[in-house]
Amino acid sequence: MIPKKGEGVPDFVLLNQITEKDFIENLIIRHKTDNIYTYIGDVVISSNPFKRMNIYNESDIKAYNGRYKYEMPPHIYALANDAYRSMRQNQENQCVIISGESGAGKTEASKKIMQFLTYVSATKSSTDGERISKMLLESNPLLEAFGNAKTLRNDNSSRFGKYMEMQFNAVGIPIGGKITNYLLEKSRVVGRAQGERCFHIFYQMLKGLSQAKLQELGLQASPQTYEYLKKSQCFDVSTINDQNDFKDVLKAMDTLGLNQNDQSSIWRTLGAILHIGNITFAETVGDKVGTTSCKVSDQKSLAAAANCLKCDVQTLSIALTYRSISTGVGKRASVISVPLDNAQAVFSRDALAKALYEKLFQWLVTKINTQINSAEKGLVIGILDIYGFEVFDINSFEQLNINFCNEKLQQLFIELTLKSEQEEYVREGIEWKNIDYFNNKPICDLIEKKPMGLTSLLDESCLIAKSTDQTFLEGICRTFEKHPHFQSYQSTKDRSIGESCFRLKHYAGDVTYDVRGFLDKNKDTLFGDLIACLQSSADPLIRSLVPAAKPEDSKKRPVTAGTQFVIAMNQLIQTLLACSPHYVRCIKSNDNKQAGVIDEERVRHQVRYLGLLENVRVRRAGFANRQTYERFYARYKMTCKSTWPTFKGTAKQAVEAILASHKIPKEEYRMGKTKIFIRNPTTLFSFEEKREAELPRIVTLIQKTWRGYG
Ligand code: AOV
Ligand code: MG
Repeated sequence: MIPKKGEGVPDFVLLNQITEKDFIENLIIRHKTDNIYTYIGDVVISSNPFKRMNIYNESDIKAYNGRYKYEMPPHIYALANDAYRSMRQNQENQCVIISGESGAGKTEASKKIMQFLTYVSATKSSTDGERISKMLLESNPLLEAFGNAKTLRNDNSSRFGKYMEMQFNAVGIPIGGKITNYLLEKSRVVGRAQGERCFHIFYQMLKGLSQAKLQELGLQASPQTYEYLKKSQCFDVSTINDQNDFKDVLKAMDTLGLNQNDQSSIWRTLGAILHIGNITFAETVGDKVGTTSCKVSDQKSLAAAANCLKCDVQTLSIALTYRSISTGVGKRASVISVPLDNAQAVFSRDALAKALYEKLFQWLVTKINTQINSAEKGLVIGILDIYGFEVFDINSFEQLNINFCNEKLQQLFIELTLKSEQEEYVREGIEWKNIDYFNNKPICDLIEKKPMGLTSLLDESCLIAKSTDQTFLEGICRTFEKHPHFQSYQSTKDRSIGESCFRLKHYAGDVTYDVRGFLDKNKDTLFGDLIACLQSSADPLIRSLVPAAKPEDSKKRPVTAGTQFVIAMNQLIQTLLACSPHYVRCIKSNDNKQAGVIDEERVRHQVRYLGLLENVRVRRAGFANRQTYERFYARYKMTCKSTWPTFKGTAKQAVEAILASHKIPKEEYRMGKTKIFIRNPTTLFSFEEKREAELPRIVTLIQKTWRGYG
């Protein structure tokens, strides 16, 4: 990892001065010279090149396999290799936390890490290990097809969070895996911003299924036929080949054990969603004064949807236009059927489409898990790839959750980088002075704290019958009037915050959220009539999407979507805390997805909010490299007369002798209890250089010795 001239420093701690200017200059030089990876100690900073890099070949994997980080130029493979080695050496679970805003390169990074791990573990593994590796890799195209979509920020944006745990046995052979998924942005099924797309799979399916299959499902190949797809006026994406991707999906389905019946049911469900979106309603005058009802006006789409769902047309029609309500108790209990008006019917139609898709996605994850899960827990390397921080013109409940998730991970990063660093110094008896960070905990608390956080207040509104999105907004504006991270029009008189909006000052920037739809999205109810309709399906997979409710469930208050997400995020943090962490921090080089362009202002903003400068300072105030005395001695003993070929004494004494012989100044290192701490990576490079200079002499010596034996 000896720095090359004109390519900047490979580790930001090597900068002469730690100023924002120097930091950004280095990042820009690195990016322009195609060095997309740079370290801050153990953390990998990755800047998105937006072009294919010739650094992910088999030969590159081999070059990094088994090597130490400082022996090679920075690379995501070096981090993957570190995780794999630490797991085996220390018999400890590892996790890789990848963060960065939307389009910064998290998903790509996660795939590179999986590619490295499956490759290096498969070379030593059994055929079973290879089979598992293949399944783990194939889960990517499958889940991306169903869980990713083109947004204005990223052509392949992850619309769900994913934590993939790769399981290995004690010697590092893959034995299985487990995927945990987080809140899918299901509202995308029925609508999205102009210029964005629905989930990839819809376009892939229409382009990829045979004519006969499309006909069977009553589908037209053109996505323009479908209201749900037509809405956002974006069908093709220049960087995406839907037809080819569909072939990959089919291959992945085969590898992951989804048989023809499963596949057929999946196309049925997706087909049904498209037809459902085309169903329109016409208002009819009610029997009683003041009531309105409606009926399906598009019988063809209704019939096509029912055909795909394998359920009765009439049942579906009634489920879409009426709602059963239980009245009375005991002997007086009865169920009445209340007609829905046009708007209500549209709402329940969309709720059905969203629920079908979300449940299908969950089914898919569960199915993959049953295929890859190992009964033996083994050792784990978890890779976290979530949806990045995002700001759109209109931000809703989904963005609030996504951005909250990013806040939680930033908090974890702050705690862990400081905590682990500090703990190690204390453990090894090294002196340590604290360095301040911007702490984003107040924003996390604002959202999740009970009983007065945003999520709790939203839940409360959902319980009160007469609450509306607007009364919820009024409530939070009162509660957080003085909160430094909360703003509303009332508190600021800032016209850029609309009447139905509030603004949060997130660590990564200000986001204005529009509360319209918050209550419904949080309640996330699917009317019983629609559930019953799906349960009457003749397709076993579709039936299984909506299992019958257990009697005890009816007594419990359903957990809202917002609260579920907060709980899931906190569970995730606990899981991550139980592992040794590795960090990748992705930087989006520009907003136009352009190769060879790095926008200084955009980069500055990210460097600031990611706290990268503080990260370097902590690292610099500390020590860039640490290793056990045994390892240091074994690697560099040939550079010192008194330790080569052998040394009588402890490894610690040997290391002292090596340092003394090279006259390394005292301030450059500290001797801990079990490890040597080296302040500056250049010191380590100098040892590497000396070692390399000695190697030919040693090789000759060994050859001579062998000849002597001969
Ligand atoms: P994200 O995961 O961070 O966004 P992606 O990993 O999907 O971002 O990256 C966005 C796009 O940037 C990719 O589709 C590639 O075109 C390009 N890209 C990223 N990393 C690399 C790389 N190492 N080499 C070449 N191209 C790259 V989001 O999921 O929207 O938060 O929610
Ligand atoms: Mg992604």
